[in-house]
Amino acid sequence: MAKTVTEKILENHLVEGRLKKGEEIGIRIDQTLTQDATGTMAYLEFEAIGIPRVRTELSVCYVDHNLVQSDFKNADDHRFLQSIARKYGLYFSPPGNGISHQIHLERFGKPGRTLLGSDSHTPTGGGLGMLAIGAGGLDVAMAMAGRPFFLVMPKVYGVKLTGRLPEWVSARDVLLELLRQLSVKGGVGYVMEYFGPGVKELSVTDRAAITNFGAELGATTSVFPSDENTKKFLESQGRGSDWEELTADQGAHYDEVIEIDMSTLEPLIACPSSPDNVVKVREVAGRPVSQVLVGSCSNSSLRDLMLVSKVLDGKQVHNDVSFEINPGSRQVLENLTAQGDTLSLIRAGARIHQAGCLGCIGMGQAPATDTISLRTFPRNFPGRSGTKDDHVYLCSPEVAVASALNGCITDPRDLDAYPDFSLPLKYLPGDQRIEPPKPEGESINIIRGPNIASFPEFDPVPETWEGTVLLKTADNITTDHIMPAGAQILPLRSNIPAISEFVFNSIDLEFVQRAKMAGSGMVVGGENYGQGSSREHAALAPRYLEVRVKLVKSFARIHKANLINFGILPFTFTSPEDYDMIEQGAKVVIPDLRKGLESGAEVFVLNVAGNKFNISLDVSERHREILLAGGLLNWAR
Ligand code: MIC
Ligand code: SF4
Repeated sequence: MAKTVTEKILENHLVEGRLKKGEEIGIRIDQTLTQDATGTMAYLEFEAIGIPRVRTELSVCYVDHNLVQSDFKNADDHRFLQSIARKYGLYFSPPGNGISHQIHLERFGKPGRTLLGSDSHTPTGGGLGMLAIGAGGLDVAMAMAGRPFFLVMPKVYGVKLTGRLPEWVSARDVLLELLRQLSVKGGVGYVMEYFGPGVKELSVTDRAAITNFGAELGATTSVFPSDENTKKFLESQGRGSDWEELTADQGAHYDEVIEIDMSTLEPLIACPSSPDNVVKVREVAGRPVSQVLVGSCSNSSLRDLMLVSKVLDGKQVHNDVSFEINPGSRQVLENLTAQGDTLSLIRAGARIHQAGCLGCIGMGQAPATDTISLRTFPRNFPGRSGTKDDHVYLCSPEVAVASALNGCITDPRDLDAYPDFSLPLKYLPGDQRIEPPKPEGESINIIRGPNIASFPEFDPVPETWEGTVLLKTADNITTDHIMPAGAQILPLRSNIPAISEFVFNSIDLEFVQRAKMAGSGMVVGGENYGQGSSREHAALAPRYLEVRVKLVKSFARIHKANLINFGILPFTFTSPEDYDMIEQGAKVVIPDLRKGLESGAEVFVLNVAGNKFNISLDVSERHREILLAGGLLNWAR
């Protein structure tokens, strides 16, 4: 039977279940990556599993998020992570080296392999023809221990690319167009697989910009075939031998197909405050901007910074704009500099930062009150920038640089001629600081600073659950709402008691107090609950506050998996209208919860102050056991 790229990789890695859409499967994971903000917890969990060394082909521990060292906490975490990498046989990429996804693409990714990363933008690796999936830290810890990764066998959404991108329109616009058409939940349950004659028009860095930003569609992951362009990229990275060809068979079946004729696209932009709030740039052109940021894991490759540098050559950015560059990696910065392209950025007035996530996760770079910030980042959820009521727009590097020059949102097609440039045939590797795994048997001490608290213990599910509705939320709640990040909170990622004080902080300052008073609690939500990041802290910290049940219209994939991992019951409304029947503050009971879980019940009764209605639990047999045990670690033990 003719197969898609997705099916080929899944088939090669299947260890449990069968490849039937909608059923749970277990796959072997070849490579893992962690970043520091999710990594500290992932390694505490890995330690709790009790394996002497990672059991993957390759695992990398990156430090890229927590780079603002305003006290000891981040630096302590960095040292902890380095000692963990040394002890357990991982590569270690220290702060300043760059963002996990960009470096992984450059130095480690391989076509046809599986990659599991504790970050939702792990699908960046799909640009190389990998099946690269974002997950919670505990799932990554399990994969490092050699256990399979479990997921619902996804459907495949074929994205047929035709035509060729016009000048001033780039890969980012392809995904903005998909977000415009499909929305932030359009990809839920799917792998987005790219095919068609337009694929060969895109370089690996273009493709990676697409698969990275594809996380915002809610998709399980996104993948491109591995072809001659992939080979060329790997050769330019000195890794030609890592190449293998991988394409879909003639006649392969896609569950859905959407066609994008790239030659008809024009510059697009996502308006505040959701990545799918997309319009044509010319519809919002002329709005004054105070800040323009180029970088993040999404559009920070050498291609993007070269384009910006060439456009700025001999020019100055507008005096009212803070124009900032966050390079994706040391490699990008090194090559840019070797070619002489850093100079025009400096002369144009750019503020060049170290390679890392920085303002993308609110670690600095917060915009001024009531002003527009234009970013090439993947996310503009409300308040994520660190400024309350922010106005963050997402766009391509082309739109960013044009707007920085003019001081207002600008369609780059209004600039002079498109600059002529080409990517190097051989990149300088820029990986001299990446520490390879230490040989087995060396005695290494784990360095634990005072910020690292031990992992909390959780009890199993009670016979009958009683609690209070602590909060009722709307559709599209992000994990940034549930467990905010930013310069104040992110440094607490390795300390659950401390970070739990900030749960739902951005939407309800009294939530934590109420949760503590209530004993046991439930949170009610709408569609696509928990979209966005993979941070398991959005499950772990509420669980620490005794939130035991979530009842929503639908869940985002990674968040649902994280809830199960930490023993929070992920219920959905059997009839979505019942959402209106339940109010914040109500006392609620789920009778015979334990019995229902044990017997495989899919529908439970919820008692709300005398009224009863049905709620549904769509989980696998394995999930039921995990929930009964109170979480994955309890279950694994
Ligand atoms: C993000 O972009 O939201 C993050 C910060 O990279 C998260 C991970 C985290 O919260 O640590 C993600 O995308 O998973
Ligand atoms: Fe870092 Fe932003 Fe990418 Fe998340 S989306 S990995 S915070 S650069």
